[in-house]
Amino acid sequence: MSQQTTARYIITCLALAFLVIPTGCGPGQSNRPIENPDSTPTEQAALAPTSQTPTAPPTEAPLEPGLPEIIHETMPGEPLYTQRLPEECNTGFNFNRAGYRVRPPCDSWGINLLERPVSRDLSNFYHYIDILSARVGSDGDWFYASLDLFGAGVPEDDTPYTYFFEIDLDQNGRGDLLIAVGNLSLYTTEWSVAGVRAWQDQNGDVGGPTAVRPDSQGGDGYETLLFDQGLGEDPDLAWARRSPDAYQRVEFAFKPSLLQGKASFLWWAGAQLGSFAPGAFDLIDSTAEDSLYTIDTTCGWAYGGQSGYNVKFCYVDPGPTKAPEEQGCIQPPHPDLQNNCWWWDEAACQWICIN
Ligand SMILES: [Ca+2]
Ligand SMILES: [Ca+2]
Ligand SMILES: [Ca+2]
Ligand SMILES: [Ca+2]
Repeated sequence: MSQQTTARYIITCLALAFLVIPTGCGPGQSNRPIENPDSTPTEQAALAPTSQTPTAPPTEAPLEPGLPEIIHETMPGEPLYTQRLPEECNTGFNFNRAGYRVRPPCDSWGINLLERPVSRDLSNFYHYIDILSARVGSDGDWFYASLDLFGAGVPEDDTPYTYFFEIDLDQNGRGDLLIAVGNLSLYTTEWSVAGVRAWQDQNGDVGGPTAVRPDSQGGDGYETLLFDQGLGEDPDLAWARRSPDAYQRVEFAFKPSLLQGKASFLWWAGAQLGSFAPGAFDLIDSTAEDSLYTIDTTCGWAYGGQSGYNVKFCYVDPGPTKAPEEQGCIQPPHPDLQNNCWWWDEAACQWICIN
């Protein structure tokens, strides 16, 4: 770390300590659970376009020595969000309760809905991959997508971690595009292409023989890398950052050109600790149910108009500008439509399987 960077780091830590914002500053940097800070701006504020001072698009360092530096022509502004998923399962809230297990309806392997921000032996909870909600919107020039995590943090060791969005252009439950950011620093609050990549599934085998459902065989997943940290046809295609207002909010921006002329799509989000394998999607097709852990994924929702229905959809309509529920019961997706053992217990706010 250079002297200048160190000074900036210390100043940032002191400033954040003064503001009593949980941070990963200092020794013993957390991957322990931290309180979920309510530093989220109001929905109203988040939805309002913010005037911004024009800044020159940045130039970013080359990926590797010898490669050209990345010269940008445009860059995203303040995100505009118009859709928010109903509240995701909060494992950070449930983890310390007696008898915690990974189970439906939060975790429904049969419909590609994973709520596993925990180690395989359930002994560790990773707050920085526990998704609590996700949003999407567009200002016409850019699409924006964000996910809110239980807490801000990064692994204590060099274990890689990834935040991602999948986009299903024809809404058939099979993702067609994958946008991901790897190892996003805790202090990256300026838009950057570092660690950002976008892939496409050109041969349509994401999802395997049966879309959304687990199959024991997959294909080559997202096999085509379209954008690699500024390399590709458009050096400005996709960006990521942490929200300057809340470090546990990871934000993406991408150009409408990524959507290949489509104005509507189905989308969902994910967070994974450990190696990330675009070629292995859908992960429920390529991985055994009892070995895929340290991952959280959301249900899906349609942007710009729904075409057809599939079980990937969230059970609750988020509505175009619906404010998040405070404490009420939000019914998650049906755990398994093929199994009629499930019934909804309104009082307990959970799906129950009676055999
Ligand atoms: Ca979650
Ligand atoms: Ca598709
Ligand atoms: Ca499948
Ligand atoms: Ca493929």
